[in-house]
Amino acid sequence: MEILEQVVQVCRHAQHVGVLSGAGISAESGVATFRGENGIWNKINPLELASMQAFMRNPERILEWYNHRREIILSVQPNAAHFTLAAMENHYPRFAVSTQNIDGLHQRAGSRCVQELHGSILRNRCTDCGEMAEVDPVAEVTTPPRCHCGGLIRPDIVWFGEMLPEAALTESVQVARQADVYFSIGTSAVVYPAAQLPYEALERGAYVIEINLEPTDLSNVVHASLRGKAGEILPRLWQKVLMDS
Ligand code: BJW
Ligand code: ZN
Repeated sequence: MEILEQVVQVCRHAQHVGVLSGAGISAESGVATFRGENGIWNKINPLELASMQAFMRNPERILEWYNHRREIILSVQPNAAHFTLAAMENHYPRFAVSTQNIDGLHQRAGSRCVQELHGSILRNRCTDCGEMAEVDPVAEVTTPPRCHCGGLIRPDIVWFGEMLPEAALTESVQVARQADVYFSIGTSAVVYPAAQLPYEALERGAYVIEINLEPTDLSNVVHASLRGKAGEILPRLWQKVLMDS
C-alpha cells in the first residue's frame, strides 16, 4: 500500500491523536525558524539571546529582540496547517497539540487543547516570584519593568537550561504515551525534552507520522515521513481522511 494511503487509513481509525509542532509549522505564516535555511540560529548564537545569563547581562537588548519578534508574530496569520489541526480536534474523541512555538498561532486558528512547552511571547513573568505580568503587546518597552516584589519582568519563554512548565510537559508525555496516532510537524526534533515525545509515542505503540521539509533524526524511525510543507501536506491528508469516511 502506498504510504500516504496507509497514513489515511490509520488516521481514519484513530481515536486518540497527539501532535508535536515546531517552528516549521509557522514558517508559512512568516515566522522565522531557528535552524535550517534562514534560521535565526544561523546568524546568532542561541545562548547570546535565549538564556537567562544573556538577559541578566543585557536585559535591554533581549527585550528589544523579543519586542521585534512579538511585532512580527502579531502581524501574521495562522496558516492552513494550523487551521487543519483545529479542524481535526473537532473530529477525534481525544486530540491534543504540544507545541514548542511561542507564537500562539494554534490558539488563534481555533485549537483548544494546546500545551505550550516553551511558553508564550504574549505573556511576561517575574524573574523572582514567577507572577505573571500583563504585557502591552504593542508597547515598545526596552527598559525592563519591575514586579512589585522588585524582580525583573521577562518574557514567559523557556530559555536554554531552564525547566519546561511542569503541567504542560506532564500532559504532553501522557498524550504521547496514550496516543494511537502521533504527528511530529515542522520540528527539527533536536531540543529536549520536547524531542523525546515522538519516541515516547513510538515506544507505546503509536503510529508516528512526521511532516517536514527536510529529513530529521526522526525520519528513519517513524512509520511515515512525509516530505514537504505542512501547510500543503496536512490539509491534503485531512481531505483524504474525510473523503468517504
Ligand atoms: C518545515 C517547514 C514547513 C520549515 N513545513 N516543515 C547540552 C548542553 C546544554 C543543554 C543541553 C545539552 N543537551 C541537551 C540539553 C538541554 C537543552 C537541549 O535540548 N539542547 C539541544 C539543542 C542540545 N534543552 C533545554 O535546555 C531545555 N530545558 C531543559 O532541558 O531543562 C533541563 C535542564 C536544565 C539544565 C541543564 C540541562 C537540562 C529548554 C529548551 C528551551 C528551548 N528554547 C528555544 C528558544 C525559545 C526562546 C525563543 O524563541 O526566543 O525554543 S530554542 C528553539 O528551539 C525554540 C524552539 O521551540 C526549539 C525547537 O526548535 P524547532 O521548533 O524544532 O524549530 P527548528 O527551527 O529547529 O526546526 C524547524 C523545522 O521545520 C526544520 O526541521 C525544517 O526543516 C522544518 N520546516 N519550514 C514543514 N513549511
Ligand atoms: Zn515578582
